[in-house]
Amino acid sequence: MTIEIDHLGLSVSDYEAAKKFYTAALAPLRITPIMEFPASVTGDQPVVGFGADGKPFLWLSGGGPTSHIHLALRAETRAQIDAFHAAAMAAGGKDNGMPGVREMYHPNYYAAFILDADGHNIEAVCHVGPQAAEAGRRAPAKRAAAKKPASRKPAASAKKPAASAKKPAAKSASRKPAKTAARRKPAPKPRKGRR
Ligand SMILES: N[C@@H](CCC(=O)N[C@@H](CS)C(=O)NCC(=O)O)C(=O)O
Repeated sequence: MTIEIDHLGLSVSDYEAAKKFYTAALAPLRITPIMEFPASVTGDQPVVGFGADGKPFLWLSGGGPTSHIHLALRAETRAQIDAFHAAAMAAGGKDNGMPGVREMYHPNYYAAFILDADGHNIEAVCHVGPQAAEAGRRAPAKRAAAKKPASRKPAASAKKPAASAKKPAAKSASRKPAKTAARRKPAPKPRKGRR
């Protein structure tokens, strides 16, 4: 049986600031704002849906904060984890765990943790080893070639998040966020009351 979470909503105390923070922090994971609806449409709080491939799965709304949540977002490469941590820190996040392997979960659990302005614990995690992840990052269109046992060097060490983080972060940051015009049906029903 496969169980998947379709989307998650998180209310925040400062909607505009949170939108800016999450836009910056999630860009390295290729997660961008996809839809946004003002209070005049929802009838309650403004909402913005972040996601990828046209599908929002993380909704931020005003009127919060939601009490503590821990959200882990999966990334394909370790470099993305480094870039996420650097971007989130640059956007005002608080470090809650530097990029690195957490063997307590499993040997290739490479993650970084950030606290947002409301104290939510936002994690980016990559579950594949350094060679596989690095191969995917360097040659996404030629995965077959990456399978050669080859003389590939391991991915950049977790000890150097800043150096390896800068390149992809800057690249991603230069990508324009998707337009916020609705490309699908509005997802969540407007909430009536605050928590
Ligand atoms: N500072 C720790 C953070 C570890 C962490 O937050 N782990 C998650 C599970 S993957 C957790 O315990 N979350 C619970 C919570 O944030 O409430 C680290 O760098 O490893």
